[in-house]
Formats: sequence, C-alpha cells, structure tokens
Amino acid sequence: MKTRRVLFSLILMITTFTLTAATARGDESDFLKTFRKAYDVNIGIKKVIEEHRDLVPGEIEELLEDSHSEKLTPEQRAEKQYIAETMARVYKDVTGDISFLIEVKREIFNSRLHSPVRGAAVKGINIISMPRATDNEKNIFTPDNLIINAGEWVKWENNAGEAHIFSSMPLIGKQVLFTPSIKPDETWIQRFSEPGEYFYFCFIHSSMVGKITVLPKDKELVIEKKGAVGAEHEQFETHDGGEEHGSKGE
Ligand SMILES: [Cu+2]
Repeated sequence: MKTRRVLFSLILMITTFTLTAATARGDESDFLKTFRKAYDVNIGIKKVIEEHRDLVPGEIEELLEDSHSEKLTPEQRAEKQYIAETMARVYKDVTGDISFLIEVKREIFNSRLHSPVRGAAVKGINIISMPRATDNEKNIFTPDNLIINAGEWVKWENNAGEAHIFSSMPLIGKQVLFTPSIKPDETWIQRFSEPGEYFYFCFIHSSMVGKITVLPKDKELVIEKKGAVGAEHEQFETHDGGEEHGSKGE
C-alpha cells in the first residue's frame, strides 16, 4: 500500500515537472530557440560523422584542396574552410583524433598570409613592422610570413598609434610567443633557436596574423656571424639573457 502511494506521488511529480517544462518551453526567448535549434543540428552532425567516420578524413582533404581553387570568391573559400573545420572538430569529438583539426587550422591560417619572404637579417636580427593603421589599411604585421634560420632574432617594431599584444596560435605550431602589451614606439625582440613553424596573432586586432618559419642553421649564416658581427651578436645575447624569451625595448 505504502509502495503504491510513493509510486503514485512519483508519477504525479514527473507529470507536473513535464507539464511545467512544456509551458516554460513555449515562453522561450527567440535567442534560446535559435540556440536550441543550432544545438540539435550539432547533434545531427555528430550522428552523421559517427556513421561515416571512415569517409571524413578524405572529405576534409578534398575540401581543403578545393579551397585552394583560384576560381573561388573569398566567401566561397571561407565557407569550404568553415565546413572542413566543423567536420574536423566533430571528428575529433567522436574519435579523439585531433590531427585533422590541427591540419585544417594550419591551412586556414596559411591562407591568410602573403607569400613567404626570407628575412634580411642584419646582425642576426630580422625586423617585423606593425605600421600605423589608416582608413584603408588595417593593423598588420609586415612581413607577415617570414623565413629565418635557427638562432636568429626577430624584432617587432610597433610603429602604430596603438598597443598590440600577440601570442602563439593555440594548437598549431610551436608555442613560444607570449608578449605583454607593446605600446607605440616600443619593440619586442625574441630569438628562435628551434627549427619549426611559429604561428601567432594579435589579441586586440583580428587582422593581425603572422608566421615565422625557422629553418635549421645554414652554413652561410654561421660564417656571417664570425668576427665583429658575431661578437656584437654574442654580447647582445648575453645582455638579453634569454634563449627564446622575448624582451621589450624602445
Ligand atoms: Cu594589434
């Protein structure tokens, strides 16, 4: 008898709760409805990926390859990249394999850069400028795609009217760049001793992205560093005290 009463109240509680929830759902804001819809779609995507997981890597590769086509408008390219990224993200959630997401992010980042240029290192120091933004020109790093040799320095010069703070891109490339606020007329200098790719962006300006490719030391540069230039370089290094840690100057 007692059990039946407990069971009855339990059913009553659940019914009341469901009814209340249903009423509340009718009063949902437009935003919440939109959010819920997007969420449902996401669940849908997950199911599709789960059921076709073997096809996903090939599809991602194909989307990335298609996105290179010169026939595409920037919007069409962005759309292909967005689909590839979403696919790769859900694929990572489903399989735990993050490699495709990293690849897509690297491709998207690279597509935003100019052609790579070899840094004109003077005394082992390469300069990247952050020029003043105008009505037509956004804030940028220039050059934004720099190739250097291991052991060289990169000096960022803030020639703009506002401060920049930049940092390594999460997930892709090596994670060594984390600057404080670099104010107008200040510089940031950092040495890159390990070969690899370094992707970075400005926290304040979404238009500011850059990449440094560090090649292994080559013979020519080693010879160049000997003598007076080398001595000055060494002195600079000691003074700065850091291997890869940057330092701020004016
Ligand atoms: Cu900035």
